[in-house]
Amino acid sequence: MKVLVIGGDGYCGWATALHLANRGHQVGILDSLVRRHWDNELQISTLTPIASIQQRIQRWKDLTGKAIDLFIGDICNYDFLLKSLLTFQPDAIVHFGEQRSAPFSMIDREHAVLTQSNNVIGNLNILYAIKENFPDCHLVKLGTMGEYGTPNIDIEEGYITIEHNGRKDTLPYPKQPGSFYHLSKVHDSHNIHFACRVWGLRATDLNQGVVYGVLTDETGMDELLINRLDYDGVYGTALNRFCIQAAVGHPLTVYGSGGQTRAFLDIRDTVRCVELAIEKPADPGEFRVFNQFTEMFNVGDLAKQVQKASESMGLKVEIQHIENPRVEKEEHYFNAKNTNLLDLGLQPHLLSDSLLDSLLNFATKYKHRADLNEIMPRVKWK
Ligand code: NAD
Ligand code: USQ
Repeated sequence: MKVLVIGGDGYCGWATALHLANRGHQVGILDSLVRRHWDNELQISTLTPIASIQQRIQRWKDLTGKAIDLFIGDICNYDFLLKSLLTFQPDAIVHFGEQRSAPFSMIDREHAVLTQSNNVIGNLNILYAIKENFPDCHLVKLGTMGEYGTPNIDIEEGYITIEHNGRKDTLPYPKQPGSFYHLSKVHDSHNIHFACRVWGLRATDLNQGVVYGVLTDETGMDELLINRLDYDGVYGTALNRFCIQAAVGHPLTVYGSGGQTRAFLDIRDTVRCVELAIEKPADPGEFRVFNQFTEMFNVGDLAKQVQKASESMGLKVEIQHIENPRVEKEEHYFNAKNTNLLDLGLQPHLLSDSLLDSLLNFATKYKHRADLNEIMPRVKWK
């Protein structure tokens, strides 16, 4: 299958592009490289040293003989997007190409507007390009579990059946996201759902949980293929941050009481889930939603797990509860369904097996690159 990975220079996109290429798909990467620009602007850097996208792709070709097409540009530029799609002729588009940090979107008005315009307009351009030129192309879009928020009932996969005043319907599950970034994903989901209903497009929304780890079969093949690993207060996510904090001897930064429960998955499962979704496409007119995660943890328990695993490596780790910079519930019910991907054959990696090989070993190897000033969170929700 010809698969275009939009955002293929990023954390999830790079690993996925290589995985799909390894599995025999013909892969193209489209990326504006804006994430590298935002890193420069914020003066932050990935813990792992990442090569340029051109070097990465060349190394992959040298090692495997498999070529990956490269399109550098912004999907908010419709002419560029269309030209790239007409050149590549995709059967499936995997769309990772968005501004994905909640704290970044909460810095100020400018960053909220940047996040929502980049994400919503880019996604809308893709929908129009598919409708006009590739109506059979399957869109696999990265959404987020954070679209649902933390309701006091079980979270279903995209839809919920409701009985109201004696009538019954299956409707989109209510959304209560926790940042302007998470809201942008809700807006995307609505736009995609509309395009499926009205134009008959086929799409899968992958409501992904927090991703952890840095190692996949492909990115582990060579130092030049190494993936990014963010640990700073804007782009670093909970578990990745905790492991790097453990490696550099910084207390683990649990926000507030630490009772916030989230859904998590290993990056090795991210790449497999995308593969499963493209290999069994949604039907024309279908807006399919999969909750893409494997386990649920609260952040306080995660910190304890990292502390225990670190001790087995001889690291002494402290846990610090710091004032929560976000406005979010710290003690709440959270129980989400995730059977759709398991039914398609996903065999999850478990955190208890991944902490050392996919995280703590890397964190220790590259700890000399960490800037300790970037660890504490600086962005507040109000
Ligand atoms: P990332 O920042 O590492 O990668 C995103 C990539 O998209 C970057 O290379 C960036 O340059 C590119 N990009 C952004 N806007 C673009 C545009 N307008 N045109 C072209 N390219 C553009 O992010 P990531 O962690 O790989 O996340 C990828 C996707 O997965 C995002 O949509 C994110 O919302 C979703 N997701 C991520 C996580 C996670 O824990 N990392 C969890 C759930 C969902
Ligand atoms: N948290 C801490 N300490 C930290 C960092 C985070 O306690 O040092 C807490 C946060 O307060 C929050 C939880 O951990 O309650 C998750 O925060 P996060 O930064 O790991 O994740 P989040 O902001 O939700 O965003 C990340 C990705 C985003 C993706 C989302 C999936 O950046 O792209 O959409 O995870 S989900 O959380 O399921 O919506």
